[in-house]
Amino acid sequence: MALSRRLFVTALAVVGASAGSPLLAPDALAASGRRPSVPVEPGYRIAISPDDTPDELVAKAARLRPTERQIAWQRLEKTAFLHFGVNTFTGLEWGTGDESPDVFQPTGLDTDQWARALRDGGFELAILTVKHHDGFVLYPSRYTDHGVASSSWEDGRGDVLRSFADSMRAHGIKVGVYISPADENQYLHGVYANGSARTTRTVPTLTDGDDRAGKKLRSFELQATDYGAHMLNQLYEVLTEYGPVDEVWFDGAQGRIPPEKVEHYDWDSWYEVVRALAPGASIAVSGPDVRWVGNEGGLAREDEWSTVPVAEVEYGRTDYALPYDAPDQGSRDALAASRSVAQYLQWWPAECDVSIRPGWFYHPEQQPKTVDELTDIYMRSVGRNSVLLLNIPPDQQGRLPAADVAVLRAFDERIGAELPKNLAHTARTWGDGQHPALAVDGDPDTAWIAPAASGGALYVDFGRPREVDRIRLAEDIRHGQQVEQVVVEARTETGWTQVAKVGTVGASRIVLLPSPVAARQWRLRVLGSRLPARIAEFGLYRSLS
Ligand code: FUL
Repeated sequence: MALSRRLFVTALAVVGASAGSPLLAPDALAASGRRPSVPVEPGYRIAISPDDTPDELVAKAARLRPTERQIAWQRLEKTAFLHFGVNTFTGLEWGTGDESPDVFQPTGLDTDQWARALRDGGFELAILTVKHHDGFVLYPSRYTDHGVASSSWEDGRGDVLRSFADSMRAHGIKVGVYISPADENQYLHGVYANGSARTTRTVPTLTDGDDRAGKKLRSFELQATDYGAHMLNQLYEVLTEYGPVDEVWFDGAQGRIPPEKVEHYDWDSWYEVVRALAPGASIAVSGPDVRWVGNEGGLAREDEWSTVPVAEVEYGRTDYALPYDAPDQGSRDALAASRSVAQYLQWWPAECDVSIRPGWFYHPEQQPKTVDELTDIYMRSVGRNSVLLLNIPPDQQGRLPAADVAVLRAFDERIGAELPKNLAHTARTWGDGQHPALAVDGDPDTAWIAPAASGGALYVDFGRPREVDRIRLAEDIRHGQQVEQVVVEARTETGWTQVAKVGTVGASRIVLLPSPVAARQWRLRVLGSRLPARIAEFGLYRSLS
């Protein structure tokens, strides 16, 4: 994501106050001589203060909980991206906004073929570039001439979004939309970055001859610039005419406009319309629900936190308190370092976007990544508490290239072979704390609960030695992200031997052992956690690959 002209926050604010029990033990407070700390209810966002001690910050981070929407999103694990538009035909990655709509000429658009390929590749949600930075829209919009309705393709009657949404749903895949805030075409029309004031706008704004005139419409009165209103009207069309949408993707780029020009995006109004019209949709990545991981290589940090310090910037946009690509977004040190610039701690999980090919759009001379490369990306994204967003660009025919389709299917099979079945599922379990068996029952909503913070051991006995070369751990994130360090040990002839040591776990942590380890008994020990760990999966696997 191009983050040029990102707004960095320089100052702080806000202490939240609500009823509840104190965060710190009274003794600790007395010793510190400070005011009683702010009682904090669990929530998806918690206000912090520059006065918070490092321990108070950690206690607040431990109380962050994902929303239902965020939980549903996280469980998708891997999602698909489809970059398709005028760039597919011009060979550009960023269009100019003045390309002729006639360049858009797919010779055999087949969105069912996309859907089959994605379903066979194991995807449950796909996001289409309904509008990229050039402003060309893939559906017939009432608000622009730069789109399929102005193209000679299908005599202007084509609607890629309709076809995409229908095909995805018919194949059990959820629909997501990428609607670029940057819009070169609207810039050329004097709308984007025209310096207009934020005033109250009625959305939808009916156009001359609008087919919706006289109908009972849900309407909104919102603050927006001229361009902000244009975005609102397009969001309204997309979110009311194409069925349920499960992810709305906004990037943060401003496009290639002169440096003295800037469009201050009306995030608050855009979010309000998305929440009202698509209540199930996660808003990524310039959005409150999902955070861009900070690179376009699909790679998460080894220790990736979903509980991170944030600042709320212009018009309600959630922004990083620390640099977006900081190597550490959520450890104790990171929380302390962010204190002077963060306003809140927030459940803001990472999404790792990457293209299967070098470009986001299709270019005939480029080749897809190999299954090995994608598997490595999977292990370093899904295996590190993140969701993978993999782009597969349709070609000039309007089909996913055969080579990419083959790789997608092989990639899905490969992941199945990497993690074929949890050997611990049928093993005997015991441990301290509560419900050891629930860490191996395969249900992400049940968990072993460690007896105390930074403690607890969970044992597995296979009844005979078995080889393990992959470990998958998961926290029950409905109760937040708590684990800071765990070890996995195997009982060998010389006693308990450490096999793996990791920091964060979160929704999913996958460890690849350099070579298989054979042992009958295995255990997980929690060395560091903010609250007692709740482990939904203690997975021990022998890969088939
Ligand atoms: C970025 C865009 O500038 C790229 O073209 C691409 O769409 C990527 C996913 O997001 O911000």
